[in-house]
Amino acid sequence: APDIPVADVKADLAKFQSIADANDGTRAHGTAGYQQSIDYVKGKLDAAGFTTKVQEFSSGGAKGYNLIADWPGGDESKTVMSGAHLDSVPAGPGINDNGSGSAGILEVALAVAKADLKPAKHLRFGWWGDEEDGMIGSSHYVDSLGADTAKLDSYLNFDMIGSPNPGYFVYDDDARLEKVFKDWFTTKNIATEKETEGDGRSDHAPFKDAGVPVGGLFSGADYIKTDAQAKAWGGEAGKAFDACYHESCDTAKNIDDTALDNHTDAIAHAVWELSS
Ligand code: DTR
Ligand code: CA
Ligand code: ZN
Ligand code: ZN
Ligand code: ZN
Repeated sequence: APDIPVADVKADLAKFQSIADANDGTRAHGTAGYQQSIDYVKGKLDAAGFTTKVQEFSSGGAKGYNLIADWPGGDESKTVMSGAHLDSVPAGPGINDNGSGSAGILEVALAVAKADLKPAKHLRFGWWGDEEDGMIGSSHYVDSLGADTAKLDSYLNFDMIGSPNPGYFVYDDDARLEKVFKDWFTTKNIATEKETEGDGRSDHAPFKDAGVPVGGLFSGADYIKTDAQAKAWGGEAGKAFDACYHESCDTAKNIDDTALDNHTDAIAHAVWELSS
């Protein structure tokens, strides 16, 4: 898989920040900031040759939107899907939670197009609406698939991958998917831990409940980094992985570039490997 330039991911985060700045400081479900985030991601994918679709749903009296992007080709009965929620909390711009995951998979998708990848399995990417109210958008999408969930070989979830005091947590829900990520981090001499904090709390949950193998990565939220973790990963023991989680300070400054870079490159590796 190609190395994803972290500068490209950071440019997307800067765009999400400017969208929030122009819209009352938020990109939450039901706001103009969310709509403009969808428009930005969709525009880049359309220009790169993806087949995109905006899926509407209702939540809390407002319209919500999922963005689904398919890379033409590959065996659709074995679809490898990557996803990230694009909405923030109302309190802030949501750059780490979850601009980071949204930008990470966007740049991996654009790298697929740049390489004109011809994978054996079909590639799909999803940006979810209204995760913050309880995985509303991703649940709507899974419901809309019905029996077609059987065509999903795997669903990879990326929700917070650039935490300023970062950790490296790998979803432990499916051994095959967990191994793909763990092996990549091992080649980079980066220790990883099993992700357990997020079980049932992000967009992989509806897919897992539907029997789809799920995996993913997480760099930490409001839990506190231990001495042992600081020894392994750097950063500050006794401090939260992301002290601005769900706060207005979750801005473009609330990102560790190395963590964002490592996670995005790990995503590229997994997408290339799992679709080959
Ligand atoms: N990002 C949080 C959900 C969340 C909290 N802990 C984890 C761990 C792994 C994945 C997701 C999460 C939110 O959107 O509220
Ligand atoms: Ca990189
Ligand atoms: Zn999140
Ligand atoms: Zn959140
Ligand atoms: Zn888990």
